[in-house]
Amino acid sequence: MRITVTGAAGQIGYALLFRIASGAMLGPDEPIQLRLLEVPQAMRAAEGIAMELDDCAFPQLASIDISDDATSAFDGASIALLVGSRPRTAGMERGDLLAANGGIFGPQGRAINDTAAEDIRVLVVGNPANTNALIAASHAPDVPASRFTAMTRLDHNRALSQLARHTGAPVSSLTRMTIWGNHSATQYPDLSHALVAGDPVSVQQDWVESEFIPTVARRGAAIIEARGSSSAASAANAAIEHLRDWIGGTPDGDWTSAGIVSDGSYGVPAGLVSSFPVTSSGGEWALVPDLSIDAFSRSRIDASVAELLDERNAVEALGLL
Ligand code: NAX
Repeated sequence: MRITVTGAAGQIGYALLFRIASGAMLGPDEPIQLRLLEVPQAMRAAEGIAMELDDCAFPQLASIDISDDATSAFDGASIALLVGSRPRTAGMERGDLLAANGGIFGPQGRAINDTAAEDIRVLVVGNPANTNALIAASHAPDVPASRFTAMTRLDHNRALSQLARHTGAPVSSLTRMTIWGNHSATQYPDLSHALVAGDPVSVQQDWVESEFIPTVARRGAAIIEARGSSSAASAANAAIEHLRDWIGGTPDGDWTSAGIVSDGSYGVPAGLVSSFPVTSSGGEWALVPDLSIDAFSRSRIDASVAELLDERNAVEALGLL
């Protein structure tokens, strides 16, 4: 299985590559060919990571190639983890951020279209993840749009962890958590269908609104404040779990969250890459259908979807789609 990781020399890359190579994503029996894509100035650092990967002598790791050229990096890839992106720097306008990322994810989408394997599956981690996935997908007309996804699994896991902490129930007893919308502060972590040991969650709405939702939505900022840099190991873990479940399937009776291309369900305009409750079987994500959406959930989903629409309009206006 050929796996391409962009932004390989970054901090998520450093936490991700060793776990992929150890078999945490695809199991212990799948030989892995790693392709690392970096910008030219980070090639040396990527070489250092490749040396460390060598030094682990992972039995599954068949080869490592490093490139600063997207066309060769995605050649024959069955999995692409698009981690490298242009971060927002002080004083940067949103339009500049979207344009800079369009310059990365457009060409990468095109390279995936032209060179990746037929079974390519793409996870976009680099922010703004949902809209970067939309841009990449729009440049890959020959790849089914369902193969492009954006990562909201970290938000999902953060929500599980906060609920476990509040209720005292172990994470292993929690199911049917949902993240809706954008991977941003407008995301909606939804407890209305979640179960604790098979029973509906019983918590105060006040806690949901004033503690749970803001804590999950702002967890990334809290990590930066405490650690001095953004989430890396937890983001890498979420990426591993997203791909593991996509390929291997979600457990019966449970679901997870992923940014997928909307088919218009739940009032999310078709074509937007939005987080939904999803199951996977046979290597395909499927939306969890027919969930009841109460008025509070509706307003939260609509707010996040409005932000996704704004981002789509902005990148459309910039000619990036
Ligand atoms: P780093 O700045 O440590 O690493 C990014 C790496 O990407 C750098 O090595 C850089 O050289 C490389 N890069 C930049 N442009 C590239 C290109 N065109 N091709 C290949 N490589 C390129 O960032 P890191 O902490 O690893 O985070 C990476 C991205 O993940 C950021 O956009 C970050 O915002 C995003 N995150 C997304 C999360 C999610 O849940 N979806 C959570 C964690 C994280 O914040």
